[in-house]
Amino acid sequence: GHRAGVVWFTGLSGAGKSTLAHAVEEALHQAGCRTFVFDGDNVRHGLCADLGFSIEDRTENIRRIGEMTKLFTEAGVIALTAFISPLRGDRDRVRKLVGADFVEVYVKCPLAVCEARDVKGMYAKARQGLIKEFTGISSPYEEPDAPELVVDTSATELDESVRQVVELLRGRGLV
Ligand code: GGZ
Repeated sequence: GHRAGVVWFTGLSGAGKSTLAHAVEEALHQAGCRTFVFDGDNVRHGLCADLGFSIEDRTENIRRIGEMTKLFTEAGVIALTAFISPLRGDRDRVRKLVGADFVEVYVKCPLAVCEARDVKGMYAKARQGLIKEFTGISSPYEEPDAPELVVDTSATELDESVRQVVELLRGRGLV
């Protein structure tokens, strides 16, 4: 058996949040946990399709996702989220909403490394001014003050990062 909770991954575009969340999900399944991963692919096209990337819209995006994760915990599911969630205040509001079983994981990666990866070519477009308000370039990212875990994806293998997250969840009695 397992307890429900929220594992909130935050970090820059291209830092590896979604990759890590899905890999952790796989490990949790093997441990018998029920999980759900929220990321841009399944949220920004549906629940939050009306929102863009202004500060106000990001705040509303995170608010809605936070409310969804709370509902999932009430259904006995471990919710894993992979959103930039650039504002400390927005993340802290979700932490308060969810309560004790909220775990924040800072997926840390230097901007230069994210930009060099540029998987979707978005950083190049942001530098050219073709994408406005791009996080790290023309919109802020506020690092977490006191995340439960920091993983540096520029210096750590995926397997090792997964191990650290699962270890954290075991320590909290979630797994
Ligand atoms: C940041 C943007 C932007 C702007 C589109 N700024 O690498 P991706 O493509 O898949 O991840 C980014 C994703 C960020 O959406 P989130 O919902 O995680 O953002 S937030 O938590 O701030 O609400 C990127 C893409 O959307 N994208 N325009 N201007 N990322």
